[in-house]
Amino acid sequence: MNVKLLRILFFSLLVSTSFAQTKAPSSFGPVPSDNQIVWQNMESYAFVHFSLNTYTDQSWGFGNEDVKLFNPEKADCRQWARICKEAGLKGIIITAKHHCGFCLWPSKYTEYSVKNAPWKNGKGDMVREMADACKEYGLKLGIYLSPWDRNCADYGKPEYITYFRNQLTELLTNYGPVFEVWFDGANGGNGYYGGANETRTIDRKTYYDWKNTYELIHKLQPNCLIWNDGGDRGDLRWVGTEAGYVGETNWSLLNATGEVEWNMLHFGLENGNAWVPAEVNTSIRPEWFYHPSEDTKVKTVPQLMDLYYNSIGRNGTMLLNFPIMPNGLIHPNDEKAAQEFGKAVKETFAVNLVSKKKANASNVRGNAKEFGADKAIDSSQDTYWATDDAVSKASLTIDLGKPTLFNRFLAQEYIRLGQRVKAFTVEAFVDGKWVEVAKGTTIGYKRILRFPSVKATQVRLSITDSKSCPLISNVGLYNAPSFLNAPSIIRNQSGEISITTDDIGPLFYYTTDGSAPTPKSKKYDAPVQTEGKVTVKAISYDPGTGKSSPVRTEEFDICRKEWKIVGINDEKSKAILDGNTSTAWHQSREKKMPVDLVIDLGKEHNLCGFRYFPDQGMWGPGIITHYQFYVSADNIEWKLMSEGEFSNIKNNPLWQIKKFAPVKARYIKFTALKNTEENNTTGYAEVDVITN
Ligand code: FUL
Repeated sequence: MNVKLLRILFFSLLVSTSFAQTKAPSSFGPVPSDNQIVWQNMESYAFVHFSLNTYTDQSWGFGNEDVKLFNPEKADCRQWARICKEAGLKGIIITAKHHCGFCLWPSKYTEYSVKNAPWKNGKGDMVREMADACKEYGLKLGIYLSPWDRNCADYGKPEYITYFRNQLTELLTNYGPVFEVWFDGANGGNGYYGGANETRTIDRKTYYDWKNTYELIHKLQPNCLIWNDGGDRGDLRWVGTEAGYVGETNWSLLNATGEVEWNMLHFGLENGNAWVPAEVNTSIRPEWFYHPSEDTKVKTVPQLMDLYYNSIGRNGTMLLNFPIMPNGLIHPNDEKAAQEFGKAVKETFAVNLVSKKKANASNVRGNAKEFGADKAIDSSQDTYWATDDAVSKASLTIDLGKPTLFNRFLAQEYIRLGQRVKAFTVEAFVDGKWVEVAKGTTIGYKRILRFPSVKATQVRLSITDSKSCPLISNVGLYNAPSFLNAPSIIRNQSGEISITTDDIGPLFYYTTDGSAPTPKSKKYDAPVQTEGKVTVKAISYDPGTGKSSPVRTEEFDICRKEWKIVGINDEKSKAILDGNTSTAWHQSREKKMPVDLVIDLGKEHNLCGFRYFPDQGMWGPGIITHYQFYVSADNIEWKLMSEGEFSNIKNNPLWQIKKFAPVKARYIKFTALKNTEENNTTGYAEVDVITN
């Protein structure tokens, strides 16, 4: 045997033994489909909410709103797409039909659509314009089609399912590829229903026959993902809140069948038998549709960054909504916030401090190169550091070469083979010692941890528990710029304004004349007494960096100093008037609905509306959904000024604002008719009036 042959033999033996040792790990538990992988990689995308309610200042239309209201004279889907692109979002889901039933496209199957609106003389098609704009800006298109239709005469009958599928077929056939369909589960029961004006209850589990609808979707758009919180399990899950966060522990798993409790939505199910990842949906303003009263309530960059960390940074995707104004555009305040947010994300993650550094691991699968520690810092999602099968605890150390400042840690699992990690820690090597800087539970597609800046020469990720051998595809280390949060402004019952923040150490500056505060405005040192209506604008300011926070604006109506809650002998009831939205009071559970809350305003005022803020607590908050509001001059004779529903208050428990024709009165009576839990608990965080 010649030397050459010997060499070849030896080499092939080596390759085959190392090959045997380095068999790729098998998948563990449920794994994502290719469509789910593509979707998860999008990370963030937008919603746009636009319908007839945009013109009636409502959150949910009743279904009888006049189509003639729809005339967005400046409508420009390209503006929406440009803003989303600038915010770094990868797609847009448009409310083709919201609960009121009005269609933004000229559906063949109803008259309640753009084809009968004055916009473009009935020749407009907003879904088409959205699809074209998405294409132009390289964004994907998604469709929100509300299953609940308060306009359709057939809603509640079997015929409606055909109608729904016909509409879905139009939308999934005529507008190119659709990446996601969104089927909201909301159903308040009552509606216009072609003039019937009645309550129609359906069995959410059986009425829509989702199985066949899903088949239709798969046939028409094989790459489209299904979001559905109302019926059969879709491809994605809601996270149980519209406030913009998913659980810190977040498994991309659920059971394919059976009831889904709130906990499962929020945290996933560690041992679930289906891959159903989380989508975090929230609005850039408190509500989903445009309301002029929210122009100063647009989320600020620090709030949007929190949203980013609490969604994408917790193994979810981020679905950020933009309400469209009646003129058909996104408001400049929302535009500015979105652009600044896009810039902030880019800046934060511009430099990964571990790239091109050296990584070592306590265990490498078969000691093989292809599963080495460096695969976790090569910025490729297709390669990963893996350990031997029997290992569930392992660490990865990265030598940063020199003292390096950082405050964010990012990790990604190779989810194609399942989600595995149950617990991990992050340590920094500072002054010759390892110090723990952060720890977490699940990782999944992506996990980002925030902690105070630390300067270290090495960083260590230790997987302390894993369902199967951990597979880490990426690790990142960043030094994120800091942002000051806008401060909170509260006015208590006696009219004192307090300005506070959770940030440590900033100064506050404020104005009460409507002008924008700067570090040259009045400095806030102690609570400030105010009387009557007042608009307070405030900033936090860090004299060390010279940086200011975004502006917080609060508009206060008449002072509540002279108000008294009538007939209630419970000191705690003052929580309703203390200006603090995190304190609440509940009426006695003995009281059966309807339950009244009577307030003496101390003297006559010219009223034109009222506001209600529900208890934000998790347990038995007694959130009122149906109400009546009365006024009186003498607490004897009452006049009904407003009645109806607080739409979507269960999922989005915000300030509820109801306006009515101006009336002079000294007493108000807020009557609760029904709550979200259909029991007799009635809770209030705040009740206020709107004066003329
Ligand atoms: C909710 C709906 O009822 C809201 O109006 C909004 O569309 C939101 C995205 O989903 O549950």
